[in-house]
Amino acid sequence: MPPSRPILVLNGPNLNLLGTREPEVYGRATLDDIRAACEARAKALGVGIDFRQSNHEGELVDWLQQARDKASVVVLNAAAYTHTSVALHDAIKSLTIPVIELHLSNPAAREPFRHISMISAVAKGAICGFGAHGYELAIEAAARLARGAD
Ligand code: CA2
Repeated sequence: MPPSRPILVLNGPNLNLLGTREPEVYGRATLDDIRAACEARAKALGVGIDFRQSNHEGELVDWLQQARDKASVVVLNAAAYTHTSVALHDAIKSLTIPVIELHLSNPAAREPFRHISMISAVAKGAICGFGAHGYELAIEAAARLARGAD
């Protein structure tokens, strides 16, 4: 039986600009392209999806808090807040549902300030460096978690 709660996919600051700048780092897909690919993958897997983006740390915190009784799993690309946000760390720590950390690029292979993640220690796991395809990989992992397979 498919899980009744959707997978919540949260995207942090500036990811609304995907496909318009820095294609050598982040690829040419727009966030709408990625949303469509995630929705198609989720549909094929029989799970619901709720895909959102915000440039505001507090809004991301609100959505994480609401995920407690609204989502089965959270997929989170916190973008630059990955490296700075104690608020996101604390919000994730208070959840009992799993959170998958996601990045288009591989932050460990980039500037030193990207080597610190406030998310990793409170995430179930991380998917990094596979570009837009990483979102589909994260949906697959989330669907397995939602079914209690992992
Ligand atoms: O690789 C990722 O997914 C990141 O989370 C992306 C963040 C970056 O700060 C993280 O270190 C790694 C940046 C997202 C900004 O995306 C843009 C896309 C196009 C143009 C400008 C920014």
